[in-house]
Amino acid sequence: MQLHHAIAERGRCLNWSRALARFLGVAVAVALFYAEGTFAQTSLTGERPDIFIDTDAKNEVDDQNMIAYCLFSDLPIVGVSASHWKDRKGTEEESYDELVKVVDLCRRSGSPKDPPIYHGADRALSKPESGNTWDTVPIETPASRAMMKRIEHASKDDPIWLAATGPATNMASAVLLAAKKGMTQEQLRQRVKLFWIGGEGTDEFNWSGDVWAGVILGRFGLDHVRWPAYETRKIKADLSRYPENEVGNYLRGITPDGKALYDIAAPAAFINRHAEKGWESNLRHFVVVSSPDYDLAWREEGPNTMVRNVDEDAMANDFYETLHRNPARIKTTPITSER
Ligand SMILES: [Ca+2]
Repeated sequence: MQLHHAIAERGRCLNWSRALARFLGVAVAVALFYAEGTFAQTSLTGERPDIFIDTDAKNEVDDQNMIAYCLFSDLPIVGVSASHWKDRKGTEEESYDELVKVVDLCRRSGSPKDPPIYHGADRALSKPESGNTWDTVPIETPASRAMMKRIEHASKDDPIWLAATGPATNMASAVLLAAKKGMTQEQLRQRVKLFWIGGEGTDEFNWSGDVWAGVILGRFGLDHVRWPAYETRKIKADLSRYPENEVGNYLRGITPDGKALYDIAAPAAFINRHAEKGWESNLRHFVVVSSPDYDLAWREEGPNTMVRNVDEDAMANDFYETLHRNPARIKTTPITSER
């Protein structure tokens, strides 16, 4: 079944003065948010990133393209996991089977990467009665446990990036599991960073697949980078550019020409940051201000980053170059410039 990203009209049309007005109107919600802590600004660039990719792989063909991009890239992919998708119309099992298939096709086409593959959640998180982020009960799966182990073994100098191209259930569960094992917010902040192809409104496709997970991502107070679908949709497929190998033939067979390749923005974002490509611009720092009924507003400051413009042609070009075994080289020394 092919489903398509429903891009939030509210998110697209949001202007910051209106967001601020809404912010001022939800004093109770603000109190809830700040009761959970305010957060220092930290660098979003740095060392070579260890990346754990979570995907609703069978939802839409941009996920399979994204997986191939990861597998042929120079990025350190330490694990991949499967997710349900919107309102359980798509099952985790379907995503897992597709993930196994595409990783195998990449291997048979010459990818040297063989990341462990994990089953993830088959449902969304439930909002706790208290409405408090840290009261949320995580969904324990092989995926969330593996991510949690990565968090436990990470450090300030060697953090783990959790990156999701579907609902945020698995990575949110991993952060909650680590917290329940006694890790403090400061320890979490040093060890784990979050990347999400997610929107500005809860009716965006990935966000609507697990509304509460998307809300608490912004409340964790961790480095959190969000690329909304209305930007990443500009990256288009070109069927003439896939390689003549097993995975290239598979992707060419399932991908409509000109299809929006939303999710390849996940590896592209890391390549951009660690190969100094300059593909993203107009970055906004924001915090999520959320009332208990999910009415959301955005305020333009905080530890989270929303990317509001991308160089779609450069990203598509790097994607196809990478599939042709010419990946951008990832730097192993820190990039010191602030964005
Ligand atoms: Ca996806």
